[in-house]
Amino acid sequence: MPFRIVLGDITKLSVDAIVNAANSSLLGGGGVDGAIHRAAGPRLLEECRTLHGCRTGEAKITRGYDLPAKYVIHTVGPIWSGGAHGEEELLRSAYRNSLHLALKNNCESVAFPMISAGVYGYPKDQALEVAVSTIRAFLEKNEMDVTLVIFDRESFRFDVRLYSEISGYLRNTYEDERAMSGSGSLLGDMARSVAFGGAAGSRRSIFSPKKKESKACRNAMDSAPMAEAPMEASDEAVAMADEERSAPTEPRMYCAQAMSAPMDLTHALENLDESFSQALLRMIDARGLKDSECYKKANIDRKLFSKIRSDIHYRPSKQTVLAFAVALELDLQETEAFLKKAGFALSHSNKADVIVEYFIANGNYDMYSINEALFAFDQNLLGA
Ligand code: AR6
Repeated sequence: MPFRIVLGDITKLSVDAIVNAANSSLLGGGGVDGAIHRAAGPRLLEECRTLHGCRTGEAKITRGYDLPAKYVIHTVGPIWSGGAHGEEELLRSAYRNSLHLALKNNCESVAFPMISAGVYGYPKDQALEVAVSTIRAFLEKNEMDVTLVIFDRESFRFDVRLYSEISGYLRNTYEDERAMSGSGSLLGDMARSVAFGGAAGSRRSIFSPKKKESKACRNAMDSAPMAEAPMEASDEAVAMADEERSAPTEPRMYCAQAMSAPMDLTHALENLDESFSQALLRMIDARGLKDSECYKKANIDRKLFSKIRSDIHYRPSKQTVLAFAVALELDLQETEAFLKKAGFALSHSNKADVIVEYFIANGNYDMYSINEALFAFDQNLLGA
């Protein structure tokens, strides 16, 4: 994934380079600097001595020694002194120079701590904004996997207004549905899916009242219309939920009509709908987008996009489908249809789905904001 935010200890990451929030002596210190020196071993300090320091906003590179990372890029962020002393531009420079140094050293993956957001006192919300926007501008022109490592939740200050709006939306959808089902189990998921009929407001059931669908039925479902279903889960559906509880599956589509009426299997197989990959490429063309514009906006790695492009039967993850739905700026109904192509559905019993739904419903297709929100609510991010 080109950009991700993770919670953890940067010294544990197996990336090409980790960035150290150092001081201008480059001779070690506390915070992340101390942790990196401890994990890399004494040879790091020996090499740092040969560098003769580093100015604020600049960056220098050393080997990683005992770290899983191949290199350490040492940069010096500004000390916060109120904000009127060029702190923002110096912080941007620290990120930019580190990224360019990584590129120069053929690094494909780099991880950053929140530079200056500790001992140097840069306000955490502003430090996050500078980090994300500077990395984003770099990724618009360059290919690289960049990870922002948040050491403790306290350091991550997500937009307070947006946080409370999303919390309200979650209360009205996700939590209400949990309360209705009583448990959040798959049985609950099923009852909710039937009752709510999906996020786009359709009242059609996605469940068959009979047995699990066969593979052929799954293949055929796109071309066969869905049957209207009762608003409550049947006993058989409940039994099916029990049967499926052990399988870690995404919500599946069931084709009630195909199950109950005889159908010509050969005909159905010969008349499959367009695949996810075909639909994606068609929509990119229809919007006049370049492939690179689309996969970058979707926070999808170029190699993954090439795979999808060259394999019309490619089976994406749900996160990948949602990432492209956001990049293509699909509305909720279009998103549902697009997910269905890959065998998925938006579910009100899934927190991440409700958060993505919130953004789409509000016409906010900014992948970076969506991923910050997903991170704030402890959910997997969108993208590869
Ligand atoms: N992994 C990831 N992030 C970390 C880790 C870790 N292991 N440890 C701390 N952080 P700071 P600064 C986070 O103080 O503000 C040093 O003494 C931490 O939560 O390390 O740029 C240097 O020698 C915070 O969000 O760096 C300098 O003198 C972020 O890393 C001075 O501190 C940065 O906190 C630099 O201050």
